[in-house]
Amino acid sequence: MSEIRTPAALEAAVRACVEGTAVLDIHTHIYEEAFGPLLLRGPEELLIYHYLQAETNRVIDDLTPQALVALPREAAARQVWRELYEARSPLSEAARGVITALRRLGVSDIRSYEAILARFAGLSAAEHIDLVFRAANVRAVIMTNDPLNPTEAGVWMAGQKRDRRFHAALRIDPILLDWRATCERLVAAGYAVDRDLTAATYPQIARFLTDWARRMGAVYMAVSLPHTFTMPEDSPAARILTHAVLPACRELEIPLAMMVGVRRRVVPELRDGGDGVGRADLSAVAYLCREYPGQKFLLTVLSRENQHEAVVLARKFRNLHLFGCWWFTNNPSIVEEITRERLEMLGTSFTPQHSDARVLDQLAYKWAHFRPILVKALCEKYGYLMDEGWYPTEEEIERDVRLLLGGEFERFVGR
Ligand code: FIX
Ligand code: ZN
Repeated sequence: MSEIRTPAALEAAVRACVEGTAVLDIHTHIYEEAFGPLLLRGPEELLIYHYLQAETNRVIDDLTPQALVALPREAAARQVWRELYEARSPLSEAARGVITALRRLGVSDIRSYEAILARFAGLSAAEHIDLVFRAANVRAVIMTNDPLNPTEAGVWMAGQKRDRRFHAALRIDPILLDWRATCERLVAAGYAVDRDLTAATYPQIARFLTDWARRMGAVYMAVSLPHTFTMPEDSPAARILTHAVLPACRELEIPLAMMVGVRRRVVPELRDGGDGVGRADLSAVAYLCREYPGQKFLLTVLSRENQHEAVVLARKFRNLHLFGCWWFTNNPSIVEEITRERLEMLGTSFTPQHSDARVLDQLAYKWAHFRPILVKALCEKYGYLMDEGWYPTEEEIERDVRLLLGGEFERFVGR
């Protein structure tokens, strides 16, 4: 239990600890091997990530956005490489991320497209997963699971899920946000629900959710919400949330994750790359935390302008756990700001980052880019303590970092 007394020793200890602690990644869109084609992996998938499609769309004029996103994978990946890596330097966070991922996964000639493809040729899914988890130092991930996706449902129904590093989260966006279109699909699955949300429909929706959450062993239920999300109000979403989703979460004793602030399909032709951001009114979150003190909520917000308010809310409610720098906030300058802000008001009682990886290989860059930011923020905070004669030990730093990289989340959800 030796105390750390100098800035240099502090830097070395914090860096070793942050690099050496295996992370629990609490929100991703990747899948384990059993889900077959749903597991996206490899350099072409990295290049056609919707972040990079949006950036490519800005610098071309020979293809419409529709034509760009409709290109077959190989042509689309080459197009992105040409435009963002050959015609200009990959300075953006997403473009840089591909370089980091490829290098961390063993590509030596990073300027050669053929060498990049060759590095991954013949790698089995199992080998690829092991390689990426090792390179990213990730111990487990939480997936985003949609029971209304037939490919996915088939895997769950057949009991094929095996890999203990992959946990489930039950995603409920279509039920909550597009009930009229989703209703028929629940009917087809054998649930006696009604498009007009009759009183008898709510317990049936709740049964659908509890059946699927149990089948998946879901750690939480999740929804991404528009910036216009309001509670309380008399809308289908608010009624389904109140009368079906929250009762189901209560029965299962699992949190509801709310990802607030997306403005879907600002440019619909770009599909996922065409989504945007809006400033939300977080009094809806405050209302839920206050009215449902026995219910746990996870929260991440998309707008930079909502971050401070979200931290203040998390200070008030012990049933609210703040996580991640989501999507448009996952840029080093903003991550640093948000992480320092959260440490300053929440100590270690939050989860500073998730990867949101859609492609397996992205785990390698998202965590490689985050770790140095966490090191810097922690050194600043421990440094302030050292200035006043409070010297941390390595064991204390390890404990704190474990909390931040998954431990506090596990405590919060009770796993
Ligand atoms: O809703 C979500 O979970 C978002 O993270 C995604 O839909 C989004 O497209 C994304 O990939 C952000 O990183
Ligand atoms: Zn996501």
